[in-house]
Amino acid sequence: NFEKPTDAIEYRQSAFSLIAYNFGDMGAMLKGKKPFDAGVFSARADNVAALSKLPHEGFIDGTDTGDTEALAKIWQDKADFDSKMTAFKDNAAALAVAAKSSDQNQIKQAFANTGKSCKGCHDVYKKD
Ligand code: ASC
Repeated sequence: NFEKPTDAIEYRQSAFSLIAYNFGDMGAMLKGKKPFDAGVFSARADNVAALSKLPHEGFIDGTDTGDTEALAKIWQDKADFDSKMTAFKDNAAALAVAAKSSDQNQIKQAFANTGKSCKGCHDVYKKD
């Protein structure tokens, strides 16, 4: 368990930072901003799938204030938040599987689904 609320906030923010870096690099490859390297892409997808499991644990009660962009709405609609987090993990897992295929359409679709999970949650539960 976290000793202090700030520990939980830092934990989830750290995980999100690592997710954003890995996911962003995958996006750069899919958008042609850098060459597509199937091995690197797949390794990053594996990273995102593993990392996607981490932040949820950091959303403990009492962490809607302080140095956080998390909105109190998370704890008001916790069941919806939880289901969106679960969908994110599922989408990230599916992306890691798709990344091992050589089907660019499947990869792009799985990437889009994961990005929609990111955005879908941010739109409702993150300060802008
Ligand atoms: C990213 C990132 C997000 C998501 C989101 C997807 O690379 O940092 O928060 O993708 O923009 O729509």
